Amino acid sequence: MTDIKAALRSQRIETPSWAYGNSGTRFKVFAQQGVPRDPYEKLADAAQVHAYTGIAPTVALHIPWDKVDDYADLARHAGELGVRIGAINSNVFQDDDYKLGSVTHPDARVRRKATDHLLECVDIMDATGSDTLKLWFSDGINYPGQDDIRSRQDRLADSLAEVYDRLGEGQRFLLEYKLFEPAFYATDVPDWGTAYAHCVRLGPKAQVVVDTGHHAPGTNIEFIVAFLLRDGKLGGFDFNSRFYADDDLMVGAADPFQLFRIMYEVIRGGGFTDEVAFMLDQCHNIEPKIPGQIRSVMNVQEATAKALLVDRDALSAAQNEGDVLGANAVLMDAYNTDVRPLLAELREEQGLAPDPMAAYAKSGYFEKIAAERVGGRQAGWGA
Ligand code: PSV
Ligand code: MN
Ligand code: MN
Repeated sequence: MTDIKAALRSQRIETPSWAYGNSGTRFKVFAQQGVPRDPYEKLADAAQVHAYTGIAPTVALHIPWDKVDDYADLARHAGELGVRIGAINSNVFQDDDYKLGSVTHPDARVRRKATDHLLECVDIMDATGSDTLKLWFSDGINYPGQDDIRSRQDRLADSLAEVYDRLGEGQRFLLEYKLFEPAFYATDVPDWGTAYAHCVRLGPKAQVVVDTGHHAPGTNIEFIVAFLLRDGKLGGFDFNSRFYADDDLMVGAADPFQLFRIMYEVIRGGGFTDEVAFMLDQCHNIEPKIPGQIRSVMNVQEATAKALLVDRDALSAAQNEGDVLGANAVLMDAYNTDVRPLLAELREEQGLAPDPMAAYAKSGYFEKIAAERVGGRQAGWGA
């Protein structure tokens, strides 16, 4: 139990700046009270999540949603709040220029613009001390014949190589894949295999990020995790949960068992380290945002605790004996353990409240921001 607690104390989960702003579906964005008006206030909200969970010390930025004049100053502000800047997320999907793609666009001018944005994101990493660039491309085509699939791969490879060469010491990029949306016929980075192949060709500073909402239904995500980790190519996660497509709901809400299975493969594969970034990529469209993030961090923590509880010796023994039911029982015993008392105890040992949700609700922070912040911004598109 001492080892499990030590491992849990070392856990780090990154929250995304865009989770704190107003969000919705393409049908409606529901405004909430007290949402941040600028990136500085987003960091203040993220600092609350860290204050009550103790394991969310970094915040991902999305550029240009979090554009500021002085990124070093933003990083300083984060430090004063007790958090740090995490991954820098690029955005080559919201300009009119990107209608037919960004780095894979048939027009060299658009490709240049997109790559320049990615390079600018590396400048922002330098200014903020971030070590991770996250690349997601909405690039793809809607109709057979619309563009040449293979040429688009060549253009993608050229841009990635340029960005890779710009990375400094201790910096890396994570390439994110997504099956479909916004493109509906052929996405240029649709799956982990495509992302992996590009990253392998580039070298050790290029790794794959697994967004748990970006697969076909029924995909065995923990298999992908095991495979990438074995090859040193798992750079991190964008955690969220989904019932249908890229729903961006709270991680662990739709399928806590899947989250447990993923965390088990992470631990088994030696990925429970700072080398793998455990990030949330979610929107809280109808629930309050800070508590939504606190709940999500707790859900990851619970899945991790259960995965740490797996008796690996007993599991190996059963596996080696071909004891199908015995092996499965070892895993299920861990999953079916109620780890909430253990986590409450751990928090108290660290000087935190045992129930982060209740402690935040009692703190008065929401009432304060609701009164102070008038005209909060929409996450992303309104930024
Ligand atoms: C795309 O669906 C994605 O998962 C990427 O990570 C984006 O950067 C993020 O969502 C925010 O829209
Ligand atoms: Mn994502
Ligand atoms: Mn997504």
